[in-house]
Amino acid sequence: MTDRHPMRPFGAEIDLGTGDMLEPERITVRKASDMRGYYADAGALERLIQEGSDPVHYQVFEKPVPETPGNLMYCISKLMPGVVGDEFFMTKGHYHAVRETAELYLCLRGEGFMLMKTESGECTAEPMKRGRMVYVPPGWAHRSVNTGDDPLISFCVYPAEAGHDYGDIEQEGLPKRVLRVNGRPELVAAAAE
Ligand code: S6P
Ligand code: ZN
Repeated sequence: MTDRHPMRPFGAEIDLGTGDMLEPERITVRKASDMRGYYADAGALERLIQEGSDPVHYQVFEKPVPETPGNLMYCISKLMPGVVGDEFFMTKGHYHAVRETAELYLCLRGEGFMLMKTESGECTAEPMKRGRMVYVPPGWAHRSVNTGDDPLISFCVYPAEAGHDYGDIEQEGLPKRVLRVNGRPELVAAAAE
C-alpha cells in the first residue's frame, strides 16, 4: 500500500541570537542592482552600486518544501540596514500569486516596518522589532523596510503554494515610502513618479 503522506517529518535550526538559519538549502540573494526602479532616488542607488561594489541588499534562506497545498513554506528573510538617498533599505515587495494566502512574519532581530497594500490601494504599516509578529492577511502585498542599524531578520511562514507576484509594485511602487527625516523614520506619501 502506498503512503498517502510520503513526506517525512524534519527539523531545522535557527540561531535566535543572530537570526541565522543553520545549513539553509536555498539562498536567494538580492543585490543593490536588483533594486533598480524601486527607490525614489535612482541616482543614489546607482552611486551605491558603483561605490559600494553592488552590495548585498537582502537574502532569503530556505529549506524548501514542495509547493503544494497543505504544505507550509518557511524562511528567514534578512534585510541589510542602510539608506538610498533618504529612503530606508527595503525588499521589492509582492502579492502572493494565490491571493487567498496569508503570511506570518516573526521578527527576530532589528527594527523597521512591514508596509502593506491591497489592490484597491489601501496602504498600512505595522512596526517590526524583535519579538513582534506581523500577520499579513490574504490579498495584501507586503514589503519589509529596515529603519535600524542592524539587519532586519524575520522568520516567515506561508502556504507553500502561494507563489510571488511582483505585479503593480514593480510598476507603480507602494503608496507610501519610509524616509529618514531629521534622522527619524517617517511614512511619507509617495510622490507621483
Ligand atoms: C515570501 C516572503 C519572503 C519574501 C522576502 C523577499 O512570501 O514574503 O520570503 O520573499 O522577504 O521579499 P521579495 O518581495 O523580494 O520577495
Ligand atoms: Zn510573501
